[in-house]
Amino acid sequence: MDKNSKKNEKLDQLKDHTTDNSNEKLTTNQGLKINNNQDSLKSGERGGTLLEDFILREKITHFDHERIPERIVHARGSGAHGVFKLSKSMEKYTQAKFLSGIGKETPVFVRFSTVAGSRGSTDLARDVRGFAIKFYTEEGNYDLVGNNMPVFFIQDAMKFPDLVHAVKPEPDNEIPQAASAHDTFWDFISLMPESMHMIMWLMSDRAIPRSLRMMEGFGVHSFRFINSEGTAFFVKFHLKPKLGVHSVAWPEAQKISGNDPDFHRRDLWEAIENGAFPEWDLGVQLIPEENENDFDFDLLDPTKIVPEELVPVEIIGTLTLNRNPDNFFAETEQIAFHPGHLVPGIDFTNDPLLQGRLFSYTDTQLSRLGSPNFHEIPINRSIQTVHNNQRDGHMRQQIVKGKVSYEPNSIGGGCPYQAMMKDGGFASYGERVSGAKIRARSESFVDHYSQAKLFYNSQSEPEKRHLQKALIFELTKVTIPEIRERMIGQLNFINKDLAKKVADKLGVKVKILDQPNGSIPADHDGLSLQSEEREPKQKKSEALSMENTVKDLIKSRVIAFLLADGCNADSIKEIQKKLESGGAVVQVVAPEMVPVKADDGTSYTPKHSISSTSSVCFDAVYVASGEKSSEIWMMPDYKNGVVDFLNEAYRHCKAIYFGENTEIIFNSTDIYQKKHEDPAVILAEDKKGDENFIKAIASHRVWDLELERNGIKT
Ligand code: HDD
Repeated sequence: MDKNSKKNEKLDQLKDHTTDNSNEKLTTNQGLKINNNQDSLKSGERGGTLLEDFILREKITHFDHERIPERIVHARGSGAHGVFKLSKSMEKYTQAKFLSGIGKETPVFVRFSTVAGSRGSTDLARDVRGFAIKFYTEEGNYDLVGNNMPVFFIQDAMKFPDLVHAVKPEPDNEIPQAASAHDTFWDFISLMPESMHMIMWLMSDRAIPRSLRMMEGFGVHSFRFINSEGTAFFVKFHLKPKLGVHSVAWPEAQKISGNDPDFHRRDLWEAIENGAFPEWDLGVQLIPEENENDFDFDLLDPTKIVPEELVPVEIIGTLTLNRNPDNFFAETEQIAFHPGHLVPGIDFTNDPLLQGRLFSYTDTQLSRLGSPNFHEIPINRSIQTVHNNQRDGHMRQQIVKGKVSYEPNSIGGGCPYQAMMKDGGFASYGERVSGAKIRARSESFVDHYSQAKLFYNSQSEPEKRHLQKALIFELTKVTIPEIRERMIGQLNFINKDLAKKVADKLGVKVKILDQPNGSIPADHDGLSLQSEEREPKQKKSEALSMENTVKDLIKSRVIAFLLADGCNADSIKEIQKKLESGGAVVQVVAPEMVPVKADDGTSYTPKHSISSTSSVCFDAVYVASGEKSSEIWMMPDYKNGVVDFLNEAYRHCKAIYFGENTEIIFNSTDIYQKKHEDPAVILAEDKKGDENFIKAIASHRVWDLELERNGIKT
């Protein structure tokens, strides 16, 4: 727990519901001490088990009912406790108390997730990541249920079940798990031009983060802030990771999925256990109501961003995760978020996607958690005592005194009574609305390509390359040629070069679609509004490229130290000290899981053996100095392992540092062939080797040299 943090009311509340089994005797659920947990009660040593055995029955019955339905989306997730500390009062814009008063601290629980996969699926799937925050405020729970991408696939909640059915495993054979690379997803997407902006994000490396701690978060929709005078502002929420936004490459993601499917979960857990608390700046883009129509897109359209060049992000506080849950199921699994959990001073807009969400989240908890009393589960409880006349239901826990469960009443003195607004009573924003009841899309929503273009234009060359490759990978898995062709037609509306590059690799001709909705007739009900190709007003936005992110920290980066008997202890100690003082984590990889004896007798306990890990699980590699140790690495049992390890790190643009007398290893790798300048391959003769290694790790990867490192450009 962060020592600088003040009292955390949520953690105090959870203590009352937390059990510690140390030094305790085993009991039944009724508290009866058990004296034999090995054998059931039988009619004689070799006789049948007796129905009377209430201890066996209780144990097995509870076990039989341990599972609950997983979340219909976002089933795979990891969570942590933390605190939000306000650095800038938002009092001018909102009455929300947790956003007013500098230095104010609010306990939070955050859950990150992938969307498509099941609870047990791999962390490194190409997918959107959920980023849901529950603020336990003095005015009740406020939930910000966002993603790591600032836009969404669809504009109206009416299409959500279709989208999810399309991306989930196909219903006949339940294939594929946690992947969008299949027919039904691309069939749907190719017919939904409104998803094109989101598809650019999903095909970018944002969809395969290096760490949950290194991704941005967005509230996606425009929400409203309302101040004490009743003046409203549109607000967009942003979370910017202090460690910067970094990703892995797709071939790595695939390999990590086999090597460590819990890669993100483990990384989050270990960082918090090691005291490297993940942090994000919370920022807001504020737009006065009267400026609503200043943009060439609709603020209510969730497929659009507000470029930061038009409305800068104001940083208002820091979110820090500083404590792992005690129990995954009780906390991370049972937490229930809802975009409709509001506090006074924050309200919705008419974004039709948000409006639909307001129904879905309570509804889904009823089947997932099984009762309308899910708010009483400890992790979901508000730190404010709940007072109302809702009663009973499955698993009710609160004991509410008295005869009265209705309002108005005189028997209970009128209590609990309504709160005036000045006493914190919530009142919805009095937005003026008029219009005929209509089931249609607003024309102001019909521009599906300009921001997709803006995103693509804003990417660096390596980012564009990765995006093209992602599309090629995904569309290669599509088995129906018409879907591929239609998708290429869509890409052609975004960028001709992109469409051509993908088409060439798929052996498809770029077909010009008569109409963006593909094969669906233009006058088909509900699809009559067709987006035309439209250029974005602004050509590029810096914030959209990961190239412009934080690149001067090595905190919590994991460095593989390749050590074998006889390696030089002095140089290891020196670089290890420098790395650890910057917050990096050193992990020893040895030929076997046998302690390594360095030249001065120091013993290093390996965390991995070369055959049990892979360089995709590390940020950088250090090959320790030593002639004898290098010879060991070159023995037939280890040579392939170590050479693959280094070649792969090289291909994935990582920092690699070769110590003295490691030439026989270096000469066996592809790195030996390199003819270009490469700041992230550091050799022993470099006098500033340690410093250059640290600099290269901080800059994450040399993506600019990817073609050279892969022998494509020499
Ligand atoms: Fe959703 C879960 C984020 C649109 C219906 N959603 C869920 C979670 C996140 C999001 C992060 C996981 C929360 C957790 O960790 O427990 N969802 C979003 C974002 C959206 C979005 C950023 C668009 C901007 N969602 C959306 C729509 C609907 C839903 C349009 C339905 C109309 N979402 C759900 C759900 C889930 C859910 C079915 C599944 C589990 C849960 O709610 O608690 O109700």
